[in-house]
Amino acid sequence: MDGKDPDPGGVPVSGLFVVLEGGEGAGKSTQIALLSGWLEALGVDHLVTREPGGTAVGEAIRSVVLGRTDLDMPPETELFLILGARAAFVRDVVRPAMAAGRVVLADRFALSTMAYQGYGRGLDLHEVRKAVAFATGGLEPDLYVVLDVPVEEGRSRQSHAGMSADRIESAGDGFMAKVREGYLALAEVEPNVRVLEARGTPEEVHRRIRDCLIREFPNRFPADAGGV
Ligand code: T5A
Repeated sequence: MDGKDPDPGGVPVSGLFVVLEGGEGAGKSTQIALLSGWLEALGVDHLVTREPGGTAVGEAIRSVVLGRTDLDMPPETELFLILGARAAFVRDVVRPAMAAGRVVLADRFALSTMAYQGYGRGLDLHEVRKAVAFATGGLEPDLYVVLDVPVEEGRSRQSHAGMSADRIESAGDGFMAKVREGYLALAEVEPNVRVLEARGTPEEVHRRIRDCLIREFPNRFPADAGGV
């Protein structure tokens, strides 16, 4: 696996698409910043982005789907809003960056939809998968790294930082436990998903992610890149 599969549109893909995933407070944003610094030091051209968001329309959708805690939203509405943002994200952010040979580092992508709207909200997984594929045109990341922390630890990190729960996280700890179980179940069946222990210091977790990338993409990141 090294990001060389042609996409279904027939355009050869030469970039690398890496996604960090996990429940709330798993440390995705922290780790993406550390990874970006590492890639910078290696001189690797890369792009940092997030979902839902990454485009003007995606950020507008994000403000509704996460920000409007006052709205009573059916899970199907939540799903299609997120997928609406994703279609723009794939067309306007991921595909151009991949075509330019860049590394795309994304904070969440389709695995979040399977974990949150599928396992968390209880929507039919097969239907969610089909809808996701329609929105993405079948584009899959080269690698998902799931940062795994117990729900209580993620929640405690967030509250220490004074961060409030968004509309989806407000569903509570039972919901977040289903999301975590979902990630772990998906990792059992999806070939491009790796789960990493996300407890420990940010530097320790960063080292685990670097080692994982070096292992998975030896042509991109030579073994001595870990020491940079
Ligand atoms: N969503 C998204 C769906 O439901 N379906 C979808 O398809 C998609 C794409 C997105 C929301 O949208 C939902 C899921 C989410 O509800 P988000 O912007 O990704 O939200 O926000 P969160 O996941 O809520 O992001 P958080 O900020 O909570 O988590 P992060 O980014 O994982 O964590 P981070 O790095 O901000 O760290 C949180 C705090 O912990 C500290 C940090 O300093 C910070 O204070 N921290 C650590 N503390 C101790 N040890 C460590 N190793 C630490 N690492 C970080």
